[in-house]
Amino acid sequence: MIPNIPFENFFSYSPMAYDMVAHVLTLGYAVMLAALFYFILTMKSVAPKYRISSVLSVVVMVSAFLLLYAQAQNWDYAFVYDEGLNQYVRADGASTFTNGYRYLNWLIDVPMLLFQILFVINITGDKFASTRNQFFFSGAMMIITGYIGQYYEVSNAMAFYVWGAISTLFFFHVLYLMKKILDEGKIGMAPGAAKLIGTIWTLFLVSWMLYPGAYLMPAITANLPDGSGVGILPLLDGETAVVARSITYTVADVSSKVIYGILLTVAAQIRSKEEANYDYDTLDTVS
Ligand code: RET
Repeated sequence: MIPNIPFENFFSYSPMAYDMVAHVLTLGYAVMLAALFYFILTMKSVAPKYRISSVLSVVVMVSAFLLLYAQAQNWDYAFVYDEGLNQYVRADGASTFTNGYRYLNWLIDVPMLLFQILFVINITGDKFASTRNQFFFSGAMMIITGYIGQYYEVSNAMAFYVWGAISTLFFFHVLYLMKKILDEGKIGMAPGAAKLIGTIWTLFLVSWMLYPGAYLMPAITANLPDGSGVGILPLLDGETAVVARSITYTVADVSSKVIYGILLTVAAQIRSKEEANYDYDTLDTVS
C-alpha cells in the first residue's frame, strides 16, 4: 500500500533541482527575518491606533521564520547525495519530507493576516467583531480541511479532491468577506490610502490563489510508475513539480505576508498623516 506521505518523497533529484529547492527555502526564511526588522522599526511611523497591524506582522514574521527554517532543515535531512547516480535520493532512516508544518503555520498566520486589515480600514464596532469571527472560523476551517486533504496527494485521489473542494468553499467565503470589507472600508478614506486598498485586494487575490495552486501540483504531474497518484493532466515530471511547488510557496509567502504587510504599513502612514494628523517624518502630531 502507498503510504500517506507527501509526493516529494517519491522522487530523486538532480543536484541542480535539489539545490534550487534548498535555495528557495533559504530565501524564504531570510526574507522573513529581514522583514521582521522592517515591521519593528516602522512601528512608530504610524499613529498609535494603527500600530496593532505592525504587531500582527511581527507575529506572522516570527512564526513564518521558524517554520521556514525548519522546512529548509527538513529538506536537507530527508535526502542524501548518491555519487553513482549523481542524484539526491531519500536518506536511509531519515524522516520524510513534509509540507504539513506549513499548514499548521498558516493556522496562525491566516487568522492574523485577515485580522490585520481590520485595523487599517474604516469599520464599525459591531462589524469588526462579526467579521473577525467569520475570518477566524472560515480561515481556520480552510486550512484544517486542506491539511487533511494533502495527506492523500499520492495515495487517494478521491480524498485529496473532496477535502480540497471543502477547503475551497471556506476559501470563497474568506474572499467574499475580504472584498466586502475592503469596498466598504474604502469609503471616506483619503484618496492615496483608498487607492492602495485596491492594490491590496489584487495582491491578496493573486497571492492567496497560489496556495491552492501548490496543493494541486500533484494533479498536473505524471503518476508514479505503479499508477498511484492523483494526476489528471501529466504536464510535469516529479522533479519539475517539486521545484515549481517550492518556488510557488516562497513567492506566495513573500507576497501574502511581507508585501501585504508593507502595503498596510504604507496605507496606515498615509492615513496617519492625512487623517490623524500624525506625521511620520517627525514622528509627532502636527498641529
Ligand atoms: C488549501 C487546500 C486546497 C484548497 C485551498 C487551500 C487554500 C489555502 C490558502 C492558504 C493561504 C495561506 C496563507 C498563509 C500565510 O501565511 C488549504 C491549500 C483553497 C488560501 C496566506
